[in-house]
Amino acid sequence: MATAQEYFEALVEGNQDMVKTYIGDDLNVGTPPLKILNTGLIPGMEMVGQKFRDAEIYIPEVLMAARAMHAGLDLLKPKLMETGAKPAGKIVIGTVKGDLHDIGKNLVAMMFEGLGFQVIDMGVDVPTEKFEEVIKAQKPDILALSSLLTTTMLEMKSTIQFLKKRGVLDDVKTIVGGAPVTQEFADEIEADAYGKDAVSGAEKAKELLGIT
Ligand code: B1M
Repeated sequence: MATAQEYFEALVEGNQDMVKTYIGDDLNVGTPPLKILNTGLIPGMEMVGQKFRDAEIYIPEVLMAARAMHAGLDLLKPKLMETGAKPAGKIVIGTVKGDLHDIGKNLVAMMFEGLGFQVIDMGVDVPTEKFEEVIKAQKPDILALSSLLTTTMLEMKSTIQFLKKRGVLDDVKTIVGGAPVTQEFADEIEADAYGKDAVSGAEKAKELLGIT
């Protein structure tokens, strides 16, 4: 089986073909898909995250790695489903109403998927009522909100307040992030967690659900 280091090297180069080749070869020799995910792809992506935190690589590399990881996940997902592997949890993510920025949000969503979460991406400019509708229907473990504008940060606050008042978040944890968002702001609006970047956001999601 390809090692986590080999997966990391393919991911950090954004080498989708190499990631797919590793997965294909691993599957061909009978490696269980969950093992490929947990001991290859995910640790490889965590190494990418570590390099990003250490400022050894930057957003373009993380984006390329995330895309390569996505390509790998697309190959692995049907096999995982066949084995009945359970996702780590379900996350509904969206950029709040009035905000059209989605590059960071997409990156966070990809990291969530890379760490084994099922992600329902609601896109951008999502009104509170739409979040309510989808949360009620999908019963996620986590609601993840992104905002890139100082004005739409306030929309985050009203979204969380509204959903809490309606009892929609009784069994749902919240995580917020985006360039203008801070830990202090997350505390102020009573979000359960704050993600500074895609990597720490995904790690916070794991912590929220008690996954080590
Ligand atoms: Co806009 N824009 N933009 N923009 N834009 C910013 C954000 C801005 C800082 C530029 C500036 O003035 N210097 C500024 C905001 C100022 C402010 O409010 N403080 C700004 C503005 C003003 C605007 C418009 C109002 C401009 C106008 O029309 N006059 C307008 C608003 C439109 C709207 O949303 N209603 C606008 C429009 C746009 C484009 C459409 C042109 C485009 C968006 C394209 C797209 O997303 N599809 C755009 C872009 C690209 C930017 C900049 C240049 C880049 C944003 C980006 O993608 N960064 C940005 C300036 C900048 O940041 N340098 C800017 C890369 C991305 C990977 O980072 O999104 O921060 P980021 O995500 C990070 C973290 O924040 C975090 O993880 C990610 C990865 O590490 N993160 C989370 C994000 N969400 C998270 C959620 C989490 C956890 C972590 O948990 C749930």
